[in-house]
Amino acid sequence: MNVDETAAAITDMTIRGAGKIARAGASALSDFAGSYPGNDRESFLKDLEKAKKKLLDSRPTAVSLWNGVHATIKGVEDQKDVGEMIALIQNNAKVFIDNSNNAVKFIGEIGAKRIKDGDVIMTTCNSSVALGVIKTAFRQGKDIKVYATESRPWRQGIITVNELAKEGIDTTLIIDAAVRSVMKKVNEVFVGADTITSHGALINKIGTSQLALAAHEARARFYVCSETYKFSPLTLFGDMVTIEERDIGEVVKEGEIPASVKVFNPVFDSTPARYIDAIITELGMMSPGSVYDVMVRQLGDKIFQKVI
Ligand code: RI2
Repeated sequence: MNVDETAAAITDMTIRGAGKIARAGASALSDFAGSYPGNDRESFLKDLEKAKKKLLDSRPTAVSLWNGVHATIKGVEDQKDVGEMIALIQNNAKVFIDNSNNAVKFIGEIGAKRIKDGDVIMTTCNSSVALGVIKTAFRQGKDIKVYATESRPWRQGIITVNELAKEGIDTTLIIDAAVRSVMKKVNEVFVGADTITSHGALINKIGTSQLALAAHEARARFYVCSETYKFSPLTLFGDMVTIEERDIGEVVKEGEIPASVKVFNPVFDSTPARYIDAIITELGMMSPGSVYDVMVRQLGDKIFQKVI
């Protein structure tokens, strides 16, 4: 898919899920580079900037897309000609996509160790990383039950229960309002991440924070399954995460309610670090309090030089 098609598919959620949109962004830039017709260095950089902006504007919340795009173009300005830039972008994209897929697998193996035979699990929305953990535990022969929330308004929970049922896992779909009432049966909650801030807060599908609160109250463990490219370097510098608001048509049909009634349709919410037992990453399990250190180690101290 080219950049325009990819950006449109991310916006209309044909491509969705924080990891998938990051890989799609990397792949679209690789396509952009591979099909670039000219060989003027400055024009290439200008067009690349436009392509980057188009992708970043397609959905605002998941920093995975921002990190995927930046990892793909990293070092491009140091190349001396268009041929070298193209080769670099294509290689960067491949490395990012391979690392991303490997991270999902590895997180599955780490997280599965937190699931015991007989456990009851809850998940929300449709996170490929959280489901990777659950499926890995099941494939290891653990007898588990999963409650999956519907996740209105897009109902990604339907995708989740189909995936789990196909695997043969004992799966129950619940409406979002049933979370607290069902939580008393649950041992662990596994959710994905769209963004994790430098102070360890989780930005994930709307409703995630109520799972965390209910889990805290019921003493169920709350685990976040996240590749480290969902850690947001922007939040290190005080930027707030933009919470996407989508069309009200996703919530109500036209004419269903009076025109004077406003509809608010935020897509994500923020779960404070204190409700998170651990973040399961490709670098191992960590506390939300470790996110800052991991980010700075990955980015290098130099990122602060312009500030200090
Ligand atoms: P993986 C999804 O967002 C959900 O919030 C999910 O938890 C998150 O992306 C992570 O997905 P949406 O695109 O990367 O459905 O774990 O709005 O697949």
